[in-house]
Amino acid sequence: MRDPWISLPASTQLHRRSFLQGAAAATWPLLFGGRLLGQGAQPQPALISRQQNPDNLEFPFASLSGFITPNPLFYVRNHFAVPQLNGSDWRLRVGGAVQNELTLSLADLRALPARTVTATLECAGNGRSYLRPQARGVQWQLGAVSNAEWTGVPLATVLDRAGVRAAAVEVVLQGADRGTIATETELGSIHFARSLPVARARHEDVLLAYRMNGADLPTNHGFPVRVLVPDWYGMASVKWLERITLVDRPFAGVFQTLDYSIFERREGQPQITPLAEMQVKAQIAQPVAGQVLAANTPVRVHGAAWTGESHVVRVEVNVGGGRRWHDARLLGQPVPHAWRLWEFPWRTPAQPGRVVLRARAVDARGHVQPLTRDTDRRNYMINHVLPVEVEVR
Ligand SMILES: Nc1nc2c(c(=O)[nH]1)N[C@H]1C(S)=C(S)[C@@H](COP(=O)(O)O)O[C@H]1N2
Ligand SMILES: [Mo]
Repeated sequence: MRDPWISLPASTQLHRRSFLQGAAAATWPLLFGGRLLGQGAQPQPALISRQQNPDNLEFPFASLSGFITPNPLFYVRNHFAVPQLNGSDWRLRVGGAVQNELTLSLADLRALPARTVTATLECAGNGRSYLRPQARGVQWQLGAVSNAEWTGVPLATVLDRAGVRAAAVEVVLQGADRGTIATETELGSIHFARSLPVARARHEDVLLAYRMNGADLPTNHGFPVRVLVPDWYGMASVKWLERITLVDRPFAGVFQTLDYSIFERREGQPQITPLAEMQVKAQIAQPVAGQVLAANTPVRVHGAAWTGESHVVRVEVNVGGGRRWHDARLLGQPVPHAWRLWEFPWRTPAQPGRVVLRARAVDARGHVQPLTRDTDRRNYMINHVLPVEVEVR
């Protein structure tokens, strides 16, 4: 039997198409759990399946109601079958350009001083289903993003124990999961792996995490130990970590060249560059696309906004494509590495018709969320403003 928190896609997808067919009023409550809800029933949010074998599941973003995403609703991005690891047999091997090779058990890691960090993870493909023409990869809507509190040992502590040699430039992080991937031909079995520059790996908030929201790391999120790289897209946070290798030249693995890379133009030439930092972005949780709203009625427009190595200082909302952008209210206090919830009290127009809502975020460095898509980003790093069209009746 499937996990009751997981609902299947057929009944849960809310497409623009269904709105245009006028079916939106009937479909939108299905975002919550894929069940038809009786009047007044409490919606039960559930993960939305975007792919099976391996499971790729999105957080039902429309259900956003708190700062922390509960573990059973945190999005899941898997490239291969989930490895079933046993906490007592698990070992982490540290090697390459180090003074001392290490083999650490889970008990060894737990005995080291721990640190807790709240961090938002966003998959670099989040929002991909809205790209036109359609782009290759998992067709995520808004929910390949979630926020949790992570506890573990700073990666720097383990690197110091191993003694990083001066020649080392990057840290390669390898997961226990493996499989074949389709390129022009089929590439034989490979592990999921990503690298970090040594300086980035040494940031005190980069963790070897073994707890998530106060519980042991769930299997889908990397049990027993995953890397947490705050402020970077999710692919950097390697799950089911089993090997750390210091290398003396930049790593050009599959998941930072063929996949999870974009084009950056240097001297006019597009060059393949590994994805790194998350880009400034606001998303609207409510209302949802296609929702039918009563005319001349107060509506709470709300959502979340996040960025990379900075923090969100402003979220603005645009109604109906007009020139004005209205300041939304940022909720709570800023938390480093974490999204910020926001809301905007709106009154629907007296006139019935379709209205497009847009939200955009600005961070402390002055990075403004773009209104249009940059195709150099291939099928990743999708942070341009996504319009949400509602119907006022
Ligand atoms: N070992 C391993 N680590 C991995 C992945 C994976 O497939 N295997 N997926 C990556 C990607 S692309 C993302 S977005 C995040 C998702 O983390 P989550 O499943 O805990 O949300 O894990 C990253 N770490
Ligand atoms: Mo991802």
